[in-house]
Amino acid sequence: VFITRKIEEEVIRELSSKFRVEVWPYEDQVCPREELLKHAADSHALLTMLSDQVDEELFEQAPELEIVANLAVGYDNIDVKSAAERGIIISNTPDVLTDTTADLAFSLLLATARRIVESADYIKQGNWQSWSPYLLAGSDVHHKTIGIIGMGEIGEAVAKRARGFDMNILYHNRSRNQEAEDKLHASYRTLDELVAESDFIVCLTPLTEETRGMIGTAEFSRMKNSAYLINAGRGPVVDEEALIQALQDGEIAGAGLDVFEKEPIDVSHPLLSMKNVTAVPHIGSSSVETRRTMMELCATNIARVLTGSEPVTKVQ
Ligand code: 8YV
Repeated sequence: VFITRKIEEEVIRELSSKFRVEVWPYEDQVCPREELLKHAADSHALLTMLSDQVDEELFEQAPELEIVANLAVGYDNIDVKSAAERGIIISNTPDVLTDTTADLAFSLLLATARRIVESADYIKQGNWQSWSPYLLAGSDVHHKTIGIIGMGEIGEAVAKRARGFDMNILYHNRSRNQEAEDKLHASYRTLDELVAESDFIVCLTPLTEETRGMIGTAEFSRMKNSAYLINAGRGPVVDEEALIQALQDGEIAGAGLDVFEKEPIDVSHPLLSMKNVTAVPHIGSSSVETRRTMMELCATNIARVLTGSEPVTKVQ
């Protein structure tokens, strides 16, 4: 088993009690491509991160590979089709990160609307000289309309949180989600309708060829000038050039972003210098509890596959 990042000691120990385990020993450094390929060559299992490209080239050099357990619910870093052709199992970590990711998406929404980061900077920099009625005035969240793009499990969890804020809930999805309509009172809209009617547009769709660039110039031009875009799904779903333009032209009021077209984003990127942008470094599922549970789930999937059982959470 090769693990492409230093993860929880106990999870490594547990796997090591059954298999020969090697670990790329850094928590904050991507395992270089050559290392990954070298280890893949004699591995039966890989425990990978989103930052690892798992593709045809890798599979070709890994004749014994049986499973790739990705530490994420998303798997756009993996060539799933090519894995299927070779009978390699791909597993992910759905369910266990749903609430944590929804908490972060909703935090971004609140922080952006109420200008929390800007206000925190303001006070820390000693700018608070006097009280004024419009000091750092933001936008209300309660009773507003939220439009959720991607009504899967995380979308539903965001909708639950929105209900606590008495929000009107709209959603757009590949297919209708009857449960969200019945239980969460979410109303289906086409993408055009959703972007035009929402005060907060929350993007949670996975990255596929269909969703790449789904929110672009045309969508921004339909949004209210007072609208906020929140992206906690995948960066390339939003056309970043179009987003920058929309923010500069006042076509929308602000954005809360956990994900970016290119990660890590360059510090000189224009989005990072905009006051009305709240940006965080892809921490959607990053709570101590959830990350540990995700790691355990990856280890369980690996152990099951290597001992001839089905993984608990299989992509295909
Ligand atoms: C990842 C994510 O866990 O699960 C996903 O798809 O985007 C995050 O929760 C994180 O990027 C580490 O791989």
